[in-house]
Amino acid sequence: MRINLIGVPIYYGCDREGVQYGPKKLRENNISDIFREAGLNVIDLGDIQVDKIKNEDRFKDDKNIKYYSSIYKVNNNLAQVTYDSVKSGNIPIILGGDHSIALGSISGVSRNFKNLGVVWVDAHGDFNTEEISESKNYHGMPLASLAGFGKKNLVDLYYEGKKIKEENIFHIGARDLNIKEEELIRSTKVNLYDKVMIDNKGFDFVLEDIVKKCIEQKIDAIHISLDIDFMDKDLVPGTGTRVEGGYTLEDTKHILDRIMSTNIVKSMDFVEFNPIIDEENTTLDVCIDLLNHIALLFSLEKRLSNEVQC
Ligand code: EXY
Ligand code: MN
Ligand code: MN
Ligand code: MN
Repeated sequence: MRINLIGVPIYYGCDREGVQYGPKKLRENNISDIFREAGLNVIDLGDIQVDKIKNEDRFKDDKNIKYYSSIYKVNNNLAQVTYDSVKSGNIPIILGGDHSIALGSISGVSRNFKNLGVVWVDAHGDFNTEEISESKNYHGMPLASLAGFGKKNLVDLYYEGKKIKEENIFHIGARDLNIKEEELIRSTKVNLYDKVMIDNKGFDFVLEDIVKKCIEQKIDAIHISLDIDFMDKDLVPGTGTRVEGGYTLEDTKHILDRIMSTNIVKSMDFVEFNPIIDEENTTLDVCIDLLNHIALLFSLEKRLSNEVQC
């Protein structure tokens, strides 16, 4: 098992600059060594190429078409790179960049498995379509596109048709849904574990429900899409769409521990880290702590699978 790091320095899915510096900041803080020191082989595949578009060009035409075409191209390329990574038995960890990149990463990974499950950890639904979105920001849309809703050529990105079955989507942490977005997501079979449910029933209830369903539905691989704004805005000020009432670092590790204990987590997104609006590197420290934990979990999985093999 080998970790592939893939940087996607893009911010065109959101309405503020900064997340495009996420991959660089994490590399400057030795993200490769974090995984290596956990005993894992690591190949950093570098960054997906992102066209430079001047901000003033963004709204020259309606619905920021210029940004859209770059998001489409970047995600199409990302899909091929993540597919190649999982096909060769590696574990791609995709570093954002805004959350629109999950469209490409999950499109690529889904091509390699028969019944992929997605655990989406996020304060937001990311289940808008261009039609119902209030902001028209594409980082608020990727999960809807992956489930087959919205702009046809986003749904058909990389290969035709939806990438993930609704019942194979497990969304944890929503606490800021738009009205039409919530209507849409609740009209589907998506498993939505929002703040109300978590605060009433607790994480263990949520996590056991997810693991039970993964087994019942014979899910053969899980992709975790981790948006750091899941955590509380005071803990991670360095993210573009902060929402209060968020969760702790321990809560996030708790989720990762249980989902990765299934031993079928084969890929992961780590998105929405904005180093230029971080305060005293608070968010950077949390990200590094979390990435150390993720590395530990993958190395545990490696040791377990080796034990099973021998
Ligand atoms: N739902 C809002 C919108 O669509 O604009 C906010 C989306 C924020 C998306 C961030 C990545 O999670
Ligand atoms: Mn998100
Ligand atoms: Mn979010
Ligand atoms: Mn527990």
